[in-house]
Amino acid sequence: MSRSQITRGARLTQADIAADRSVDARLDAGRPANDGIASARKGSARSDNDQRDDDDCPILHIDMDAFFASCELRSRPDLVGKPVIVGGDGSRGVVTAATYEARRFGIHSAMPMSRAKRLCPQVVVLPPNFALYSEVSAGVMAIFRDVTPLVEPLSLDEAFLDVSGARRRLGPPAVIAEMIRSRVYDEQAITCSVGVASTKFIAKLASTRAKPDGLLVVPADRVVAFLHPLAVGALWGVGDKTEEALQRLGLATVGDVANTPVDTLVRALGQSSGTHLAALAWGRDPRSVQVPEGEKSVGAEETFPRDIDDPEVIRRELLRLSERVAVRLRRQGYVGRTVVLKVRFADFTTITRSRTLRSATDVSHEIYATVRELYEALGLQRARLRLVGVRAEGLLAAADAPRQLLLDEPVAGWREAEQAVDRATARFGRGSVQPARLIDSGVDDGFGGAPVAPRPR
Ligand code: TTP
Ligand code: MG
Ligand code: MG
Repeated sequence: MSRSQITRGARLTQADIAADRSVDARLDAGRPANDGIASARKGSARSDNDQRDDDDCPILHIDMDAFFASCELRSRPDLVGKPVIVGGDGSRGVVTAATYEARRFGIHSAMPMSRAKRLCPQVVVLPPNFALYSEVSAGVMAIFRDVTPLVEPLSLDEAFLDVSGARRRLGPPAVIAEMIRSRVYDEQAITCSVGVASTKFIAKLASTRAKPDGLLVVPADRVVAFLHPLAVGALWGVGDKTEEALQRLGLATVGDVANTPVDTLVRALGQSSGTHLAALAWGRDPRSVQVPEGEKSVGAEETFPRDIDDPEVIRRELLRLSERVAVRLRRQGYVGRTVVLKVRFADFTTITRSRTLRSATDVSHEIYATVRELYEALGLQRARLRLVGVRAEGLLAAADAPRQLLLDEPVAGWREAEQAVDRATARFGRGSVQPARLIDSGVDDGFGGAPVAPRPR
């Protein structure tokens, strides 16, 4: 079966996901038979009592397939399905990325290019274009952050997500994972693989197993069955030296390590490595998804089609962006303590101004009031602006924020009103209810006279 057939045949449509259809079939298709997981899922209790076996699996590990090469194939459809390498083509060049078709010839990352060409003389070699990969990466990460602010990027093409807070809005983790796979494919035209598990360690192993273009859920009660047959190299932190030490003890699989007394492991590897491996071998991994410092925020920004100097248009844009930020905060179950205004001038100089609120908010009215004060304080007169942005930082889970703070003056009533708008929007679509100021006023807003509000995000 060619890769494109796998891609097409495997992916669920949005309608399937919405109706939660055929996820189980897809999960089984995404993994090799005989690994102890597929049969476990078929026998799951879901149809009996509506329990899902991904209920205890809020951690997703997502990794793009053959990332650099897949980015290149977007503009080279003639090469889809062929062995393709991205890398330096000089005498000392090495393979940076290889399509799965190239991998069938034994080609892999870090291999000298000369050897790759010997293995597959017809292989097509493309030079790297890092600007392109950064751009696709930003698009993919934006999809992740649309699902949850709890995103821990590991490299350009992969991240951990904790989707605990997104379940009420988007459904069980496996459905969220399929939705992300569809969005990455629809919006960025590349495929990715997702592991869904109760810990980061297992989620990462699961995404690797699901590759390419697959999804694998490892329910908590299947972790040991999934993990123990794997070679010891699967354990995080096991490099060549540790592997040799384990081999000297006669330990080849993760199960062998799990069934060795911790004292023995500690004697061979030292206190910290010994106890660490003993825990991992039973699938115990306490690490939570870590959002990089400064990235835990929800923001929206807009580059004007041409530079704008009319304060009235800018205020209107700030109101709209405040709305967008508030809606995303509420959808994701967060409130923000700090409101940030970003302004980029026509000459690309960019400044930000921020204010920390007395109480955290997810109310657009309050975000706008703050951002508007920050904007007026700049005293810009008629400076020409290229972009404005609004961001909420210092996020707290709304459920953890003291309730009376949310109802604190002058917000009382606004939150409920905006929640009603959320419900109307969910039913009737975006733009069905909006502040009167966002309805086209005939002011030139730089968007060619089109009404401002109904533009899709
Ligand atoms: P990976 O995710 O490791 O690999 P991949 O996306 O090419 O393939 P897979 O389907 O197995 O995930 O790395 C992501 C990109 O990072 C890869 O496309 C090229 C780049 N990269 C390097 O620059 N140097 C390296 O040594 C490796 C492994 C990858
Ligand atoms: Mg990858
Ligand atoms: Mg990667």
